[in-house]
Amino acid sequence: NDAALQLRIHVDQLGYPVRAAKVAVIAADEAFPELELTVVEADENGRMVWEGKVAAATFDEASGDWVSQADFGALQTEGAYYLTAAGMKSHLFVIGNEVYEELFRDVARSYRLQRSGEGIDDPKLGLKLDPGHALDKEATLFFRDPGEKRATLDVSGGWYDAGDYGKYVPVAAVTVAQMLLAFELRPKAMTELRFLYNGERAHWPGADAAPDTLVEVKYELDWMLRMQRADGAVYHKVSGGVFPDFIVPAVDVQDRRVYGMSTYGTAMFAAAMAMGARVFQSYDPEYASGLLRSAKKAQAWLDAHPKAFFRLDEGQNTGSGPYDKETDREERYWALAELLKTTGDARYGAAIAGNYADLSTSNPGIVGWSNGQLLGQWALATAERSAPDVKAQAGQTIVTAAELILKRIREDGYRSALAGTEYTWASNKNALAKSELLLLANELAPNEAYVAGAVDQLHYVLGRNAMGMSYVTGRGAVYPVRPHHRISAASGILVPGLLVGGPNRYLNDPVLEKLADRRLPPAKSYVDDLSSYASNEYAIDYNAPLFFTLAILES
Ligand code: 9MR
Repeated sequence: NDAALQLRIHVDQLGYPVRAAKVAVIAADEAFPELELTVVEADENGRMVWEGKVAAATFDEASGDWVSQADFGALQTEGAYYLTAAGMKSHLFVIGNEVYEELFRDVARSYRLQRSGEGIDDPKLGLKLDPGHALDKEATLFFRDPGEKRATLDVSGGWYDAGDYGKYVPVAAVTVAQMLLAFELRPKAMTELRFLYNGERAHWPGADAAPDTLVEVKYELDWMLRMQRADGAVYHKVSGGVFPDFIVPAVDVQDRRVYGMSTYGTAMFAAAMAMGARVFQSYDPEYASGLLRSAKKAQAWLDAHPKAFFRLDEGQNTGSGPYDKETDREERYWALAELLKTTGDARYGAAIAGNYADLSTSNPGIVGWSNGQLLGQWALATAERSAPDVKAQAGQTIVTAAELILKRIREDGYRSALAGTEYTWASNKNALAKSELLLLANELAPNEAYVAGAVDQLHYVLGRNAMGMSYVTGRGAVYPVRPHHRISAASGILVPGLLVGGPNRYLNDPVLEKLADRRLPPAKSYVDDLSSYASNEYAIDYNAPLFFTLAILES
C-alpha cells in the first residue's frame, strides 16, 4: 500500500497564550514514523517561523487514532499561523494573549440569552425574540403536598436549562455555584467582565453598578427562590408536559407544570444560596440575608428529613429530563460545608463530623448536577471555621485527586483528562470539570502542572481532539452548526459560546444509535445533528466549568 499518509493536524482553533505550552496532536489512521513539522505564518508569504520533529506515532485507545504530540512551545511570537507536516496543514491558530477573551464574553453572555420570561434584543447577534413562557407565572403544582392550599405557583424567570425549555433546581444550583465560586476567587477580574446591555438589569433595581456576572446570577437565584416550598423543601423542576418542537420560547404555549422534589436538590439549593449570601453581601445586604434565610430553611427541612428521597410525580418525565438521583450524601455534605463557611456556626461543623467525615477524604469525582462533593471539600478547605483536621484533609484530597487527573492527561494521546469510559453524555463538561478541580488544587498547592493540565482541557474542547473541531458554537474554524438548541434552530441565528455535550460512547439518542454499527471509538461518538441531544445539546451546567476555567485562566 503506497497511498500517501493522510495526516490530521489538530490544534486549539482559538490559539495558544504566548507564554503557555503549545502542543498540537498529529493523528492518522495508521502508524507513522518520526516526522518533520513546520509552523508558518498565515499570510501569503507563509514564512516559516519554527521547525521541529514529532516522534513516531503511538496508538490512542479512546480515539482509535495513531497520534504524536508536537510541542512548539518555543514559539512565543504573537501572530496567526498554520502547522504543516507531510503536505498537510492544520487550521489557522493564533498565538496571543487575548485568544480566549471573546470566548469568555460569549460564554458569560450565553446565560443572559437563556433567560426565560424576558425577550431578547441583541443587536450584535441580530437576535430578537419575544418573551416566552408567561404561564410560568401560574404553573400547575402537579402534585399537591398535604397542606398545600395553592393550585398554581409563580415560577417565572430563571434560565432555560439547555436546548429545551425546562428549568431544573439541581442544575441551576450547581451552575450558579460555579459562577459564584469564580467570583469569590477572582473578584477583581469578575467585576471587570462586561457582557450585559442596558435594560438587561431591570430585575435588580438600584444595582446599576453591580458586576454583570452577579446581575446574571441573580436572575437565576430569584427563580430558585420561587421554587422553595413554605416548609423549606424545594421543588425539582418546571416544564411542559411534552418536549416542544424546535420553536422559539414565545410559541411554546403549552401549560407549565411544577414537578417533583428531592432531598439532593434541596441540599444543592441550600449550598448555592449559602454561597450567594456571601457573595451578594457587599452589593445588596438585604438580598444576601434573604438568600441565607432560604438556605437555612432548606437545611432545617433536610435536618428534619434525614432519609434520601427523590419524589417522582405521575408523568414527570414526558416533557423534560429526569435529573434523578436517589442518594444525597454528597449534596448534604456540600450544603453543610457552605453554611459553615458562610455563618461559622459550629452546628454545621458538628453535623459534618458526625455524618460525612468520610467525604473529606474520598476522591470527589466530577463536579456536576449529581455530585456536590468537590464543592463541599473546597468550602471546608477554605472556611475559616472548619475544624483544622477536616480543613487539611479536604484540601489534601483535592490535591491528590488533581494528581490522578494529571496522570490521566499524560497517558492520553490528546491530553484529555477523560478515561475511555468517561466519554458519556456531557463528556465535554466533564473534561472541563476536571480543569476546575485542577485549578482549585492550584489555589491550595500552587503547581504549574495543574494549570497546564487545565489549559489542556480547554485546548481539547477547542479543537485539539479526535473530531478536529471546536465544541463551542461560533468559535474556532469548525464548530457545531446544528446544535440541539431550540432558540438557535428556530431563530436561524446560531447563539455563540455554547459548549455542546460532545462524544458519547453510550449513544443515548436515536441519531447516535444509528451509528452503532460503525463502532466509533469513544472520543469520536459525536455528531453535529440537531436531533442528537445526547452529543450535540448545550446546557447551562456544561458552560459552567468552561466559565469557571476561563475566569481563572483569564485573570
Ligand atoms: O446533562 C444531562 C446528563 O448528565 C444526563 O446523563 C442526561 C440523562 O439524564 O440528561 C442530561 O440533561 C438533559 C436534561 O435531562 C434535559 N435538558 C437537557 C439536558 C442536556 O441534554
